Amino acid sequence: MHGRLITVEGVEGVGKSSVLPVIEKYLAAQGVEVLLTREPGGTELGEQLRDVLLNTEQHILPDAELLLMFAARAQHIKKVIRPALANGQWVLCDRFTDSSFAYQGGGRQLGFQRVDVIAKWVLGDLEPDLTLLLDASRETSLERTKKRRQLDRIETEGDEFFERVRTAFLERAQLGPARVKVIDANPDFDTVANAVCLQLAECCSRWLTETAEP
Ligand code: Z5A
Repeated sequence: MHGRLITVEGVEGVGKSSVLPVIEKYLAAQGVEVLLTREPGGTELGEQLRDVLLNTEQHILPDAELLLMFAARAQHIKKVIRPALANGQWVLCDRFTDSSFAYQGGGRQLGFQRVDVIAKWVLGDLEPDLTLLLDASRETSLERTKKRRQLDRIETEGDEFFERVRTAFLERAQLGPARVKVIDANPDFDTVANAVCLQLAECCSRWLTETAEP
């Protein structure tokens, strides 16, 4: 039996980290323990690359940023994600390849085509089974990030960058509506958490039945 890959995406501060425990809890109640991981990161090398990508004071060129994201991802897929899926485990990943399409393809204006070339190389036939895209207005996500610590290198970008990122995420959803489910993340937390659980119920019930079958 093959596991499932669920990814959570969206612009910074939209509430991804906050809904991860909700997803874990929902699936645990259905008898599924998930492996929680994140990108960039998820392996020792990936976490080191994350540090470079987010915390360096150097200017990283868009192409270099894209390649570093995929270097971390290549390691993550080979060392963590594929082995877990092959073992029948469900993987819950905080950001994945759609973030590269949105941030590097959209935000950095490298375009989807260039990201797609490297995505095909690194992912092969791997694709998330379900992607929950949390979508909120720039005002909402900005308001939420204000509550936080220091901003990382990418978070210091301006409104136009984040509008391009958001638009690119929504384009990804339009290109793959069966996989990418858009959740309105503007309302209060309980409302968003309920919408996430409804989406999980709709998408995962068939997989859960398959998992339960002898
Ligand atoms: N990146 C990239 O460029 N290319 C790639 O391929 C990949 C990533 C994989 C790291 O991501 C950066 O890497 C990211 C994209 C780039 N940079 N940016 N910008 P990250 O996931 O580690 O960082 P992040 O997106 O900034 O995530 P975050 O800071 O953890 O935000 P979040 O998880 O979406 O939000 P949150 O922490 O759950 O919530 C923020 C606050 O709002 C918090 O106080 C919550 O309590 C509150 N909150 C959450 N939901 C609600 C609702 N519904 N109502 C009210 N308040 C709420």
